[in-house]
Amino acid sequence: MYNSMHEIFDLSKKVQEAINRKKPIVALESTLISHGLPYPENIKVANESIKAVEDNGAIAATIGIIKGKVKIGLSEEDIQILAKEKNVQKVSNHNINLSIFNKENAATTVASTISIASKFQIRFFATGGIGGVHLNAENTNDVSADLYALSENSNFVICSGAKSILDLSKTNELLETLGITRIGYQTNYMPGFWYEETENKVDNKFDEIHEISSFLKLNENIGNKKSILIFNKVPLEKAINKNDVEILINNATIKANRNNISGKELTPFLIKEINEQSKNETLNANVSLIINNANLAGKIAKSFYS
Ligand code: PSU
Ligand code: MN
Repeated sequence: MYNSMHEIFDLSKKVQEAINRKKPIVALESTLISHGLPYPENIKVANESIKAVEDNGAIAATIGIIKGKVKIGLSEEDIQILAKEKNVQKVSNHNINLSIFNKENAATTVASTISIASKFQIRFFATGGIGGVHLNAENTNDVSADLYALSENSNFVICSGAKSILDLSKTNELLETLGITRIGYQTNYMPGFWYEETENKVDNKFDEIHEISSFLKLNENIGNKKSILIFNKVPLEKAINKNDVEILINNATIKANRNNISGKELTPFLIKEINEQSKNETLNANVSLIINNANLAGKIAKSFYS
């Protein structure tokens, strides 16, 4: 018979050993490598995120699909493939099965990455910004599967909120509706990804790593089956002014509409367009916040397991 679990999933030695020894592991996604960042910044971010996690005493497990194999712990060579090849699919939970079936190279989003990580009891996950409710969703119904995956899996997700290109108030409301707790690390407000903060209040602010890890343990003990979001602001020196970001988003959205860009193409299109228009100011913010989140995730994971 085709496709036993063993044929489909491929854990790196390092990740397998970390699972066996109950060491702290932080999962990382690959869509930001293939579709969120340009080459060569994408390679730099992928490698530095792994380093940031591991410098803090945890093991990094970057997840992606190489020729139909779901790899948990991508090698340097795999990362090169996902960063450089032109035909890498973007897979969420609705189409990951097809990339496996068709033996494609594919990058996993937040939704598919945490769903895979959960199968192997990997709880921690770090990214830049999660997906959410798109602007104009009242007409398009474009709401990222990330939000539903967060409510179907119990992961601890370190991020800088949801991407600035989204309707962040609606995203925040839906997170609440879906039962996802929003924690601020040294902030009272949900971050705005490229900019420091939105007007949306978090459920609780924590200033110390050990407070966050004991709160996460409590969630484990009470059997909370939903994910917890831990928000970390973009580093101040790379943060962009909120008004400037809004102008960039407006222009990029008009261009996306004019070009009939929708569905899974929309997020990568807007990010690329805004990076160009901002002369890479948004790209620099994006790079810096992702590595910063991996660093915090490594610290919290390490504290959680010690
Ligand atoms: N964070 C980034 N850049 C990205 C993404 C996250 O800094 O490109 C990706 C994530 O993989 C997220 C996806 O799951 O964008 C959301 O896509 P969509 O809106 O199509 O669900
Ligand atoms: Mn979408």
